[in-house]
Amino acid sequence: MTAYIAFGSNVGDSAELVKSALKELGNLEEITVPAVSEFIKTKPLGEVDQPQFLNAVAKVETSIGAEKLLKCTQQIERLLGRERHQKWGPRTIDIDILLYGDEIVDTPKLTVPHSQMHLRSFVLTPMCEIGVEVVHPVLRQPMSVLAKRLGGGDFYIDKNKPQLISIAGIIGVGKTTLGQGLSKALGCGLICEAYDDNPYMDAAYAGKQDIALDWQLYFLISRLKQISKDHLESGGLYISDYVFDKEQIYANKVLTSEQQKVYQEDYARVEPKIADPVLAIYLKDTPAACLERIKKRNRAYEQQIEVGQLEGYFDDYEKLFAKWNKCPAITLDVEKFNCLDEKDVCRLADETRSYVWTS
Ligand code: A4P
Ligand code: MG
Repeated sequence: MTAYIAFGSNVGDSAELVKSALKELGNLEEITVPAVSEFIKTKPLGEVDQPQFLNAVAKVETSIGAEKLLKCTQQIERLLGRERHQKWGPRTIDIDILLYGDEIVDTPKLTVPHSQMHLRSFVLTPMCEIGVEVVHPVLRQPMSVLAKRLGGGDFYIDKNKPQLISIAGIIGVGKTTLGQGLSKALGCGLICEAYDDNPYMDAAYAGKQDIALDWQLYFLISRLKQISKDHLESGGLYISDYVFDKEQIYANKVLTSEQQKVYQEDYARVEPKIADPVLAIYLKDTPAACLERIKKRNRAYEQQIEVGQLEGYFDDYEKLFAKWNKCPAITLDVEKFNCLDEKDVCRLADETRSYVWTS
């Protein structure tokens, strides 16, 4: 069986400790270690104030079962002076089993795949070095995809936050359709962008520059009513068919520099009150295909939209998600994902359960 094992250390001579752990592992009769990643320095994840970590991942070939492998790794932890005082506290060496073939184990002593691996770049970055194509047996995605979702960040599931899943993407891509399907599959509420209530919609789309500020401020206040930290319960599961960060994309496009001055002052007051999503879903399709959908749904004010405008928004969303690091972000290409196909949506719902807290 091929297994992958993670090492972390932030007390003592961490490089020596990881090397010793690898040597001890390789010395066991039933285990060989054909590949080891680089050792990387990482910022500690968790609230505890502690030194930076050294992390690495090794591939092992073994004839022993997963439970016995855990006994071996725990024995090596003890040998190298590991003491358990504080959850997520400093440690000489922590050895976690990430994967054991494609087995799924869920016993009181052992959870494989490791329950947090898909949330941690300090695991997935070294994992990608030695097993980039290995598929996570629960999420059914290769390590390269899981790593990309994190944008280099490390995350943990915090049930004290509102569990807000925000769907992002340009006009006409299918955010609301996906939101409806996903909220049904997950059994939670859907928060829809209040464009129908916005009294400035027709005039703004008709190009009346003098009302552009009112138009954008109306949206800003509506976000506050919908997704502020005061309005969402901690632990409650919600889906929004927009991501708050789009406000800046639109403001930059539609406001004059004079209007921007007023807008940005209000934005700065609103932004800290908004709940960050715990998971973003970035839905992508070509601007031309989105324009087709816009024509079909035939909302009067949208009919003047041109493909060039959509291309501009598309580029802005691409830039936003190229540097996104607020939370994990799942990117979906509409070419390979059909928002109207229940199977696709249910599979996505299953995946999202690994990124959010559900009671
Ligand atoms: N256990 C269940 N599944 C597994 C598994 N797949 N591999 C059980 C290993 N052990 C598993 O582990 C607690 C119990 O988990 C064990 O008794 C075992 O039966 P532990 O090592 O005694 O306790 P711990 O260290 O508090 O928990 P854990 O889960 O190992 O800690 P984490 O979650 O790994 O977090 N930041 C950076 N940058 N790098 C790090 O390496 N590590 C942690 C520790 C926090 N922050 C970090 C790092
Ligand atoms: Mg451990």
